Amino acid sequence: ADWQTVKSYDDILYFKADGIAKIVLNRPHKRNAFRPKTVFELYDAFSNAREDRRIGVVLLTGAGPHTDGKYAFCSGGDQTVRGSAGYMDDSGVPRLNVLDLQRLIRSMPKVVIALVAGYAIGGGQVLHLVCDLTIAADNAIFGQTGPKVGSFDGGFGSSYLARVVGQKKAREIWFLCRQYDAQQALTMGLVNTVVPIAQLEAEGVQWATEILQKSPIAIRCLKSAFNADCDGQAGLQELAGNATLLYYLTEEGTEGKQAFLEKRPPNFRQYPWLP
Ligand code: 2NE
Repeated sequence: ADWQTVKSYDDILYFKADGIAKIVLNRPHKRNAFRPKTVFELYDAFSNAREDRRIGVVLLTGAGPHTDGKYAFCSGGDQTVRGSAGYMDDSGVPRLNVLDLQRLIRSMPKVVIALVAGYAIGGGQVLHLVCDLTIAADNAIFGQTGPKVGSFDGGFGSSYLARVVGQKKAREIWFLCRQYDAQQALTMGLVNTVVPIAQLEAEGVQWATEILQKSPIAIRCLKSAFNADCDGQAGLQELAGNATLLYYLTEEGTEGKQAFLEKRPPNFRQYPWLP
């Protein structure tokens, strides 16, 4: 793909090419751990991709390898800025703003694909989990550390994980804090496919290209339908928002607004009560 830089950030890289956005965590010296600033930048880039009508798919990945030759997707919250009430930003405010990012990735009506090379650990494992699809390189390693490092993600990180891999496996992942390789992740349904590392980005672009041939509204409604099954009233709100969008696009929906603007009674009698 012919990647064009969209905007300069400190902790991430952001590119676009022909319908696809690529967002790259760029702190390889910390295995791409995120601090509050990293998350603000990710939120900004994802918001930009959401607003761009030409973008249908976002690839989320990590920069690497680091100078020691090791790869990482993301190793979760940066433990060096963890204060007594969250991860500290430059002004000393403690935050857990990655939860906002998780919701944006899940609810935005574009397909988000995680490309995982190396470690996806802690909050980094949750980040790939909330993406719609995950393509793993053969060197990918997944795992949780919360109970080891004094943290946990009781939101999507546990309840949605259990939807994806089942209750027993999800409890094992969190209670034992083991690491799982790419093949194990594939077997438990945590990732969609495993490819050689040299092929990771090309595979992501190939999946994105296939998705971009499909109907945007169909994909949009499907994503909100999959979410609605897990996300309670917020999930129903997303799905219903799409029903409203489709209604606005009909002549029948437009008639109500038109009648109001023309100060006349609406003529809904011209539309059928379909069986
Ligand atoms: C990722 C892992 C397993 C990699 O191990 P290894 O042996 O390949 O690398 P190493 O030497 O541990 O890490 C390389 C450098 O990256 C830093 C390390 O401190 C080290 O720095 P130097 O010693 O070279 O200066 N680094 C790695 N991960 C970091 C992190 N998360 N924060 C700050 N610096 C980090 C291994 O590094 C590892 O286990 N990392 C920690 C994983 C972890 O526990 N993450 C936090 C979980 S909690 C969380 O993410 C969270 C949550 O639970 C709820 C809400 C939001 C977030």
